Amino acid sequence: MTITRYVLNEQTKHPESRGDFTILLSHIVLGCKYVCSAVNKAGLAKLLGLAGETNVQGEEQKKLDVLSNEVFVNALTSSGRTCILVSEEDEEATFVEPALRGKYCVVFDPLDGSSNIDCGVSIGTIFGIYMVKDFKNVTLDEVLQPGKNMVAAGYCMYGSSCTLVLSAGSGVNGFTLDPSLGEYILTHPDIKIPKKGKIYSVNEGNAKNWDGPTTKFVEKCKFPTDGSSPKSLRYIGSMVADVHRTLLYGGIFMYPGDKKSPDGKLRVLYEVFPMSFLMEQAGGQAFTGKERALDLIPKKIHERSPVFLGSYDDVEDIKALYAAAAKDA
Ligand code: P6P
Repeated sequence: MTITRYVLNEQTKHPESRGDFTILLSHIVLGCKYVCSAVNKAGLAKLLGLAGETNVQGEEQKKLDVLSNEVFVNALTSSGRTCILVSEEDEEATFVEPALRGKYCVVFDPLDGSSNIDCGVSIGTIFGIYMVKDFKNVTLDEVLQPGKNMVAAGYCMYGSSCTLVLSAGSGVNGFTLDPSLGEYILTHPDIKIPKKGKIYSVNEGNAKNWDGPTTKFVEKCKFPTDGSSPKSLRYIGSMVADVHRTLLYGGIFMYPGDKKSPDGKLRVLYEVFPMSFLMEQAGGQAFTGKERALDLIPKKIHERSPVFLGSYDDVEDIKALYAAAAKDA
């Protein structure tokens, strides 16, 4: 079962669909294949390091994230199915020229975790898709929507294999690129995250700035008082890799707000929302410290938010600690 056949099967469930989503997705898949190839040969093709260096042919090197951004902007624009693009790499949103406009808005981080490229840690592309509401009068409001309005979300992880994880609102499926075929094959059908996990994932280096509930939660992970075993700490520092492990093995991934950065580090539109969408579709949940992550309404396209996502029961535990703190406040 290739991703193309899978999406076409899904399309038959929506007779009214004209195949626009299928075409859009095929362009996202093309972008992922291109970036996967570029990441895999980065070391050999000297794509690593800063932009501005020149390669043996004297061509200016593009940093992988700059290259990835160009690939996705070109692929999404040329699909003829998008009208607004928001990229982590671009300060402003891209409004597609009217002649090429379609009914979808795509928010994406073309190469998240790119600071890890030089040491070979898994990195990835993260994307979320909104359906435009007012096609005749397209404004930025189309992407300043709560994550629950997304029609699809996913990520592609470039690691030991190239794995694309996707949800269009009816469950989560994982596809692995078969380089010999150049096709993504369904390898993880109907992913469900374990209800409770044995792993917590957070940058403990920020512990001195954490608030009470996060501090208490991590304390309980390390020194459980209910007789259960301590959780293991796993933190890769590349969101796609940490979230992929959480999705498959269970547990909780956290990037809390703290005294130094009250909104945390991760961006709402193209990191928090897509990963929260996937977690809910897989039976988990995602929380900001104040509310359900997908209920958040962003005011700016590069806005940040704290996020706690993963196994349903583990997120419930930290929600209880924040609720207790709010009551005592
Ligand atoms: P820290 C990578 O730079 C990234 O944006 C995410 O992929 C990752 O989860 C986070 O930052 C890691 O941040 O502060 O722990 O190094």
